[in-house]
Formats: sequence, C-alpha cells, structure tokens
Amino acid sequence: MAKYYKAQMLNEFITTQQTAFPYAKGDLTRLLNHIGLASKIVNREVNMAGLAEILGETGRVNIQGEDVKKLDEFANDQFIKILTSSGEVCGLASEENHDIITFDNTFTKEGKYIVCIDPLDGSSNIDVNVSIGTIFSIYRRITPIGSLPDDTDILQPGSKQVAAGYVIYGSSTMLVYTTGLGVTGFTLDPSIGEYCLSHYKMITPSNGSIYSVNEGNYNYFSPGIQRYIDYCKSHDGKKPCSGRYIGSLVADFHRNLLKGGIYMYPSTDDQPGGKLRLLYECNPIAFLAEQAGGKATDGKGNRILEIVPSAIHQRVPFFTGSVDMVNKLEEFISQEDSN
Ligand code: AHM
Ligand code: MG
Repeated sequence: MAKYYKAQMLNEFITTQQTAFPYAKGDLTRLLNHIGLASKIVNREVNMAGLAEILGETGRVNIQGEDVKKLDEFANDQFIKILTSSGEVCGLASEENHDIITFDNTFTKEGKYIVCIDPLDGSSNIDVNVSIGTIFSIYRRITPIGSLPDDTDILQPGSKQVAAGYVIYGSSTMLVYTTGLGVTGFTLDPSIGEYCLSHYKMITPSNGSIYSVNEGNYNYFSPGIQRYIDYCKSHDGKKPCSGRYIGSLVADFHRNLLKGGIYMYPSTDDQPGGKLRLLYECNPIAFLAEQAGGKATDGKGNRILEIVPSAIHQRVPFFTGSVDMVNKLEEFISQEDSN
C-alpha cells in the first residue's frame, strides 16, 4: 500500500499552495495541472512502448543534430497540443523545435506564461526500457499580454522561473516540481490515474557518496575535473564514492536528490559548451536543486540560474547536487585554473 500524505492529489495540492500567493488567480495552478495531464498521456505510451510499435527512429534529425525517436515526437506533440489548448501559455520553446512556438490566436495571445520543455529526455534510453523523463520550466511573459511572444520571453535567466519540474518515467512514474516554496514529489497511482503526494518538502543531503558522469569521456575532461573524479574514487583513503550513471538526467538527478551525490556534464574538447541545454535541462533542474538545498553551477563559480541566455538552444557545462560535493569540485577546478 503506497504511503500517501493526507491522501492529497496533485491538483488539490497545487490549489492549496496557490493560497500562499495572495494575488494568484489560478492560472499557474491550471497550467501545472495541464502539464500533469500531458505527462499521463506520455506515460501511457511509454509504458506500452514495446507493444505499440512506437519504438525506434522517425528517420528525421532534430535541431540538435540528433535522430528523432518516435516517442520523442509523440511526447513533443502531446505537450504542444495540451499547452496550446491550455489558454495559459502564449508560447513555448521545445528542445525538439528550432524556434519558439507561438500560436496566433486571441486565446493563446492572452496567455501569461511561457513554457520551456524537453518533452522526453534521455533519448539513448528510450528503446531499451530504461528510465526517461520530461523536464519543464515556466516563466511569466515579458511582452505585453495580447501580443505575439518573441525570443525576449524565452531568453530569461533561470532565476525568473515561476515553476519548474520533471516527470520521471521509471519503476514508478513521479512528478516532482517547485514553485519556489520547496520541492514536492507525487507518485502516479496507475489504478486511479492520479498523481498522489508521496514526497513532501524534499531536501537533498548536504553531502553524498555518489558521482554521476559519463566517464567514457574522461580523457576529454579538463585536468581539474579528472582530478575530482580521481578523488571521488580514492576519497582521501576513505570509502570511495559509488559511480552511478544512467544517462538520463532526470533519473540520475532524482536518485542523487534523494540519496546525496553529484551529477556532472562537463565541457569536452568536442563540446566546449558541454552537452546539456540551459533552457530545457539545466535551469529547471538547477531551480529544483536549490529549492531542495543543493547547488547547481557551471563549474566556474557561476550559478546556473544567473546565466542570461543568448540563444534558445544554448548549452552549458553543468554540475549539480549536494552542496559539499559541488563546492569540492569547484575547488579542484579553480586549483587547476590557478596552476
Ligand atoms: P537528450 O536530450 O538528447 O536525451 O540528451 C540529454 C541526455 C541527458 O538526459 C543525459 O544526462 C545525457 O544526455 C547523457 O549524455 P551521454 O550519453 O553523452 O552521457
Ligand atoms: Mg534532453
């Protein structure tokens, strides 16, 4: 029997939280519920993927130069469809689309919010029954209500997010989100089709013993990062850290959030900006990390949430997790810089 805190459903919980904002009119509440709804449809398809002939490639390549999987495309279409009809969103940026998506009708132009979304993250795990996720972040628009949104609405620093979260399609499906009042997790009960409150006020340990990085790239990392990885293995003669890397950001981050650890996607010679996208992956995860008492930086002392984006598909080196581990990593990197 699952442990439900006060048997609260996602929609009830969000509505209750709304009362903390005296001028809230319920728009954000509705929007978060619509994201929850879209994720349930994606979840249904992910669960049936092996049966539904929805695995494999579409034969197309996305804006990132990566092969588009059928499930990637399905998830993207679902989120776009539901967010378009939500009425709360005037535009969105998706990892799968080249430009900001705007809808030229009165209904959507009246929307107050902008959504940045990675509809299905962890592409390399889609076809092999390993956890994947959806990552989203929500901003208030800058352009006036009633006009068509543009890139200025999208290119806001992560500190301006009003909400962010992820859905993990794992051994169970969870939706984890923040509106800046801490992090809350809901587990989907498939028998009733509802997200039920399961993780209240999630706080990540200040230290941990897990490091998560694609170590196959070790030879391409800077010396400071290599030395930090070596340190994790030797740990100054103490018990070494465990290396755990799924290759799905949501799953790696979620585990480390609960247990304590560090997730790293550094730059390499080939990818000087790193691999992960600031708007769709790093900002929302950084907001959640900080709200849970963790840290997220670019490894050079810059808080991810303060980076002002200059392009919608911008990438950034990304380090997040337990505060003590991220601080230690930055010590190693700055020692390397001063040599
Ligand atoms: P994607 O958006 O194409 O799925 O790429 C992002 C994913 C992250 O979920 C994951 O942490 C990382 O890429 C894994 O990359 P790699 O296979 O290079 O380790
Ligand atoms: Mg992604």
